[in-house]
Amino acid sequence: MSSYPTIPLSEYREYPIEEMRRRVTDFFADINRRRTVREFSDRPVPRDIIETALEAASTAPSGANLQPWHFAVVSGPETKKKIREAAEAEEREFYTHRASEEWLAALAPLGTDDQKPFLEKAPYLIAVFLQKFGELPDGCKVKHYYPAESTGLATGMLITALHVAGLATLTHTPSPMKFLNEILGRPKSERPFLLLVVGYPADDARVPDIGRKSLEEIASFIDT
Ligand code: IYR
Repeated sequence: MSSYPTIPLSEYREYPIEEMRRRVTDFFADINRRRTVREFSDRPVPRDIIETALEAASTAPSGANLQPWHFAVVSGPETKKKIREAAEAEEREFYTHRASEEWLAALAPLGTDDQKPFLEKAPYLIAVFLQKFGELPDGCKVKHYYPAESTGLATGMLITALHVAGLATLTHTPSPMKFLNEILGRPKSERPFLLLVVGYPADDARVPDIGRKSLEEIASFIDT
């Protein structure tokens, strides 16, 4: 069994406690401004910003470091139109037949429906795919481990990087979204994970007046 050569952990930085406190507090204040946006501007965004955010996302930890993700970045109007049409068809089914009463009731405060104009308006759609298997250059398959956890982590880091850059995102999950494989030419071994809509918010964008759970609600501390 071979193993990787190792290198010193030279990039790690420790901060004095006060600086640590300030850094994490500042980060919380910044990320706490992130809101999911459904109304986008069509103002263009330079592609290199998206590329750097993707490189940040791909630093996420992954099972056995196999990095089981693929990001298909769509900026062309024809492809966006195809995606919108396919997504709206699925969403129509969802809102009229597939969703349970309970699910529709949970969504009601968000005011979502089957119309998805942002899929054509926003400058970028990033389709995130989860790879259950990787493929070696010789065509052999390599099993991936924890692909859903890994892809979720990378997607969270992507959303964070885009927010840090000053962009808004919408995590959109038309269900089912197999149509993305066909439109984007991705292999069957890849499962569409979600569709991230990226751009500037519309000038008059509004968001639901909802909050976040408190620390007491989300965490427990066991000191014994
Ligand atoms: N995919 C649908 C429904 C939807 C589901 C959840 I869970 C949301 O948080 C929001 C919407 C849609 O995008 O409208």
